[in-house]
Amino acid sequence: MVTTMRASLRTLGSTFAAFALTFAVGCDHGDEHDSHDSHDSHDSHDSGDSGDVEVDEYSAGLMKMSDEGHFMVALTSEPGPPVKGVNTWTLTISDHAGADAEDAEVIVTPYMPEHGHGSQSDAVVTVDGGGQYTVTPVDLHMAGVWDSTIEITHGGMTDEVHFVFDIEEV
Ligand SMILES: [Cu+2]
Repeated sequence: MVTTMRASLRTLGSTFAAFALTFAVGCDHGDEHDSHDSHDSHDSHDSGDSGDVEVDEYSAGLMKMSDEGHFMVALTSEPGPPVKGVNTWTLTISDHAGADAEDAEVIVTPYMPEHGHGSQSDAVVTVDGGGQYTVTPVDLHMAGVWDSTIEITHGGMTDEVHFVFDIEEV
């Protein structure tokens, strides 16, 4: 019973991820005609060697479900997409019923799986209210794939979600 439920929640999570990805791709196409600026020179990123980690396509408010389906997390980065160096992330967290996750304990841990190291700075999480949290510095100090674990404890549940971004060389 529990196993079945978790399996279906995982499927739901994948659907959300697919939706977010589709949405991001859709946005890119929409901007195609008026965004042929300096960013184009960075588009040829070699994400083929990122191992078995699935890289997320960034868009503001990118939404993912936590691994066990307890929380939904929307992430916006400033600057966005996240850059090499210091970023500030805004997270909006809701529980499985869609209610704001107020006063959750949130721990953000960026990690480079290809290199086996974390960030050189501790990410400090501030509670903004309304289920919103500000995280800074998110210090992605090298180019390459960063897998950031966001561990959330709220309402007696602990669950985590991963946001994986391929950070480009400046
Ligand atoms: Cu590294």
